[in-house]
Amino acid sequence: MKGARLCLLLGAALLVGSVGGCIEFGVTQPQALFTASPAGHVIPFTASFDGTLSRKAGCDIVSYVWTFGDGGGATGPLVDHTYTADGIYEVTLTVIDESGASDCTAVTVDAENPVPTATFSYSPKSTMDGAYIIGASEWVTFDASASTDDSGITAYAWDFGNGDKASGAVVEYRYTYPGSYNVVLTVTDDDGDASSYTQLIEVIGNNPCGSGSGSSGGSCS
Ligand SMILES: [Ca+2]
Ligand SMILES: [Ca+2]
Repeated sequence: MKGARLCLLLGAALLVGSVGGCIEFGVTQPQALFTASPAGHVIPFTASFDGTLSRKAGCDIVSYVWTFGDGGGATGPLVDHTYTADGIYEVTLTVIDESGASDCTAVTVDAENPVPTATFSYSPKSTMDGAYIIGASEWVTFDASASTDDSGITAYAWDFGNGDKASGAVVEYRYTYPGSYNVVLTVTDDDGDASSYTQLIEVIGNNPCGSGSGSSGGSCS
């Protein structure tokens, strides 16, 4: 993996410049170890990394060098890093002891994509008995442009609750028959995650001419 390769290269480069000084019997290299908390979360989030678990071997560890996989880096045994873009990141820790000996290890952090937030409004609409209504056969604009996402909505899908469907951020639609309809908007983001938002729409008015309905039957002029 890319992160592991980076880890090895960084460790090798640091070893080249090593200096002696900590000579103990049976000394081996230090061992880099760390925890990530949390190791996965929806962005944005701050992860804490604890490198104090790293083992020293004869010499004290004098340097902790971190790369966070997104271009960021830090030094020190305890560090925090905030991820603002979703992705899988390889976090590396390189520890160096007084003798210049080093070790490196990597952990994967999953910065998860937030699902989009779907919402829409529609107009024109009137108020009757405290509820919004629209008229049968009236053209209505359904507008989903207030929907949001961290990195972009790529699709808007409409279901008007009567079998009719449409796509696009802003659509014009008119109902033929009065009734109550659940309008479902589903938005999909550029990472392929989707979410939906539903509004109950009350459509009043007459059935269309020739529909053979009852008391509110259509008027044919
Ligand atoms: Ca998203
Ligand atoms: Ca995203």
